[in-house]
Amino acid sequence: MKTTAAADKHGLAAGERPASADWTIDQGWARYTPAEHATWQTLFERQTRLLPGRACDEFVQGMQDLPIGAERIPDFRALSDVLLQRTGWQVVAVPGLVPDEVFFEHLANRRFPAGNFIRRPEQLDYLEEPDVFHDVFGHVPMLMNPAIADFIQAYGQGGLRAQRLGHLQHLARLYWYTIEFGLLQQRGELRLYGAGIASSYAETRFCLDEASPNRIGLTLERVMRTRYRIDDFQETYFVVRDLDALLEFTRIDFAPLYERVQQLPELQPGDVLADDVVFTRGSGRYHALKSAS
Ligand code: HBI
Ligand code: FE
Repeated sequence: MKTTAAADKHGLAAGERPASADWTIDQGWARYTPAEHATWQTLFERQTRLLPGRACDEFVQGMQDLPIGAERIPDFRALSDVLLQRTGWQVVAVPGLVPDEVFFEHLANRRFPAGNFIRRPEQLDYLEEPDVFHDVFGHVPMLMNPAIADFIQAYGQGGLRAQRLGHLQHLARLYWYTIEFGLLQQRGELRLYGAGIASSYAETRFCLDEASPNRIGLTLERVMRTRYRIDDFQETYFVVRDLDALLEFTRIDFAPLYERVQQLPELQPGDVLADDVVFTRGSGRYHALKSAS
């Protein structure tokens, strides 16, 4: 079947070119169908029941202060009005994954590219491309936090530099294990702040409630060495003291670190080292069962 660009659809058809060099498009808010708003509502309500006691205070506060509710997919302009005032960020619409340089350029300028489409009802629990639920529900509340706001901008700036230095995979691991799948300590407990977790019902429970995964103190060198899974729950989650620990990373020159990491063996997702600060040594059961079957 031939796919054509249709004005009533969200996202780009395969192989279709973006209309603008920075890949931004109109969110097309008025074109969301009742069924798409209903998918948002299902995801929103399920996640909102699960997050108290699991998401960090900063996430909960950010969500509360933003025009994000159960009934409708949020309008990016209304989100940007609030974000601009709080941390100088904006949300811009893109059709899905954009090339790395384009992504970094947006972040370096405090624009968060968010997918404008929403997953289909049969994909409620898993999809590969970041959709509006992952990007808005998962990422945008954290952009209300000044430390995260600066950290993600620095990631955009650092991404362009890491590309030039040939070390993008090392920097991308830091983003993955913090912004997407990070845990932090709060009042003697572990809480989530990563968007990949916050936007996933199953992973929210897995990362905090299950005996299977490792939970290990995060250091830059440790995460830069560690491969990650993109197709399943993480085998290891890395824990920071608080969000200001991320802000401290923005003051470090990563170039010498990249050189050091390059000389060290790469680590597998489930590895635990003798000098790790281990919060939980996971049973590894979940992934062991999967690879056995
Ligand atoms: N594009 N829309 C979008 N969202 C992302 O999270 C994203 C992207 N392009 C590249 C990318 N992430 C990552 O591969 C980089 O962080 C390395
Ligand atoms: Fe994401």
